Amino acid sequence: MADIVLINPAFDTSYWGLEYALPLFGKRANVPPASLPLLAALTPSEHCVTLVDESVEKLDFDRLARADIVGITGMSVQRRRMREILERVKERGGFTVVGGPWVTVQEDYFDELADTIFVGEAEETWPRFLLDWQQDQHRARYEQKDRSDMTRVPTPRFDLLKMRHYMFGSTQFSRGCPFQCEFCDIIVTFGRRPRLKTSAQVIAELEALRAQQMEIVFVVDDNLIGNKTAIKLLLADLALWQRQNGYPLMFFTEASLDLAEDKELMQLMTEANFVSVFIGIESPNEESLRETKKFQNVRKGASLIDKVRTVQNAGLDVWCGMILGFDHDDTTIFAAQKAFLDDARIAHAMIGILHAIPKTPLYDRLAADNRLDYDDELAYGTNVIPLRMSRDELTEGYIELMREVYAPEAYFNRVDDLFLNDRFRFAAPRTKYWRAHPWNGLKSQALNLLRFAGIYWRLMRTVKDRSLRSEYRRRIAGLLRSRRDPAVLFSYAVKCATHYHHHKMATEMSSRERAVISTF
Ligand code: B12
Ligand code: SF4
Repeated sequence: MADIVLINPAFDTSYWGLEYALPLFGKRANVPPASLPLLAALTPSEHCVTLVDESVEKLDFDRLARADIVGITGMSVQRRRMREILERVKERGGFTVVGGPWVTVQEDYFDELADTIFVGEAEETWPRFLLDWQQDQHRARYEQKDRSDMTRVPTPRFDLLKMRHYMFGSTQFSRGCPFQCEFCDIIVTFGRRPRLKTSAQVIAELEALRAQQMEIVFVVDDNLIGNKTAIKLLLADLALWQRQNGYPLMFFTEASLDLAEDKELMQLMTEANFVSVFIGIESPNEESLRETKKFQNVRKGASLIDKVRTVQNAGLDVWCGMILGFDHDDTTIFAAQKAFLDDARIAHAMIGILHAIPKTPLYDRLAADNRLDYDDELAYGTNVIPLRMSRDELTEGYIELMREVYAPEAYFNRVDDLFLNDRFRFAAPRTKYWRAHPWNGLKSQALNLLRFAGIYWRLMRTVKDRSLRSEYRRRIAGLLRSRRDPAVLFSYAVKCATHYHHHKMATEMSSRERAVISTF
């Protein structure tokens, strides 16, 4: 039997980390790391597994020194902390293993600090390694020959995490995406053939999340709609489960823009109680989209803006990813991105500078052209040397764009355009259900009102900047004048809190209080 400790290391500040907003929600972290509870479920029962998420609790290095195996996961923004933890465990003579998105693409990053590394998925390799380890025959590197069979993935051990500290629960329906964006490491790691779990598996996971009192769940798929036929069947089962159980969970996820082309799919998503979707739009510059092989965004027919509006009109709030610095971008791209976001009424845009992740086609192309900066410190926020502007112009343009997009006036104009002028409606099937089950509706709406009040109270107490506080008050008063639905109020309060994070990040970057943080 082995005493195993699996760790999710602390993150550097990032767009999605929501570090500055977390106290406003009374939470310590955004989303639980999906890999740890899954690895725990994959561990044979004779072993003892402890999960530690550093975003939620401190690491006890004496405890780690007593473990037989210390396992670490992590993505790019955790790489420095991963290294620090490995160094300290190694000083104490510990045995270390590393897996997850970062080591998968940069296998030599930790050198001998990692006794064993796992490249890519680990549903087969993790149990195999544990067997090898018991027989003292473990290898230095494991990589699965075949991709994991998603229909055999067990329910993650959420009970081993301190779930009350997270804003959202997490679950995964599928892996893989059929598209071929040049910069994407996801298709390198998980492949282009979407693989899905069965409805029974998904519902078992949702029940496990409910048992942990989670109410809002992030479906962490790379692209939920990679296989449209299969996901429709799953969504129909999910919608039925929601109706039978009184809509206990609300979902958000990631999907490609071709969602706008499938009315039935959007409807099924809303029936399953999806309320928002993150879409990789990347650029309003068509030449850049073609350059990066994001062909699904430049299909003939409706414009990008019309597609976004179609998704919004279906009742899904659109969040998006935008990228600056493609080879076809010159300095006009910054104004074009700002105009696009205003027009599309997208409040939350994760804007980043194009970065070449190792093992991707983009990385290989730029390496061959001598256009990569190999310094780990990323002084310009990216390793890519741009073509049609200088590195300074790109970084400065990015920081200025972030500042403009998250200036309170610009941000709330986008939000109000959608929520007030267009009276954006989400969760319509749930509202219909509440009408038929008023007691159920009353309880949920009372809870939404309480949540709204909690966030509002914290905003007024925590936010130091007076003008920001008064902007939040003014905007919320504006909302109350025309929409008093507690679900909308709660959603608007969340927008204020997330604004605080993005705005603070942008302000700190532009005043040089912190280094450039891009999406990587
Ligand atoms: C969900 C998600 C998020 C969520 C939740 C993140 C979280 N805290 O867990 C949110 C939206 C918050 C998020 C944020 C960010 N994310 Co993110 N995210 C994802 C996504 C879509 C899925 C990750 C996931 O949960 N997968 C499901 C689990 C089960 O899979 P897994 O983690 O890969 O684990 C498997 C294997 O890797 C392996 N494994 C993993 N760890 C370990 C450890 C050991 C010891 C072993 C043996 C095996 C093992 O076993 C598992 C089972 O097979 C991935 C894309 C992807 N498909 O990987 C990007 C991804 C991980 N994110 C990425 C980035 C850059 C970010 C941000 C920095 C973006 C930003 N600028 O804000 C932030 C970081 C903020 C933060 N503090 O969380 C990059 C990382 C790039 C890299 N190669 O390192 C990815 C790959 C997407 C991309 N290409 O851009 N993200
Ligand atoms: S649509 Fe998203 S997940 Fe799919 S290849 Fe493009 S960037 Fe990757």
